[in-house]
Amino acid sequence: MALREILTVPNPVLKQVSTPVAAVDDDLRLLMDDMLETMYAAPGIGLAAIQVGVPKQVIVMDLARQDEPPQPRYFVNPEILWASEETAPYEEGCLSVPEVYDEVDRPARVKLRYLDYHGQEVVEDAEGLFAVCIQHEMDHLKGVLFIDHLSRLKRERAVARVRKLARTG
Ligand code: K1U
Ligand code: ZN
Repeated sequence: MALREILTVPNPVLKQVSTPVAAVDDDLRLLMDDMLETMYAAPGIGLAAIQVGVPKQVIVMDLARQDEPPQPRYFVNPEILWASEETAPYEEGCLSVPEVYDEVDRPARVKLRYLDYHGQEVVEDAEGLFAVCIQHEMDHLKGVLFIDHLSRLKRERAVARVRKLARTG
């Protein structure tokens, strides 16, 4: 396994639309292993492949609390089959927009279909942080960042802050 570099705004690669994966094979599992290690090291609770420069529809996630054993999860070619009309706000962050947090409203519950680490199809309901995180990560697959849900002023301030952070460390 290897750590990969996490791209940050305003890198244009983050705006790319990711393409579906043809097969869940050993090469893809290697990518997912690297992504999980990179996410744990950051640290974060989710990561989309485009954040490490790979435009494939792949997401990793672990929502276990610190006092729980790790619960790594893998989502290949995820689709939202249904989303609730009810929305819920959550203060989101993003490893590609470091040190910026702001509230985003998203559907409170979604039904998902995806392929798991072994290529098995899974249909699952998500709510709470799982619903927030999977929608945030699926936005990455469309080239959308959580700051794209904010006002233009907030978005421009966020990008300026990350640029400054990159300069000053
Ligand atoms: O960059 C990403 O997509 C990962 C992002 C996921 C996410 C967080 C919150 C709401 C929606 C999506 C993060 O992991 S940001 C870091 C973070 O939330 C965290 C880091 C350490 C411990 C607990 C949380
Ligand atoms: Zn993100």
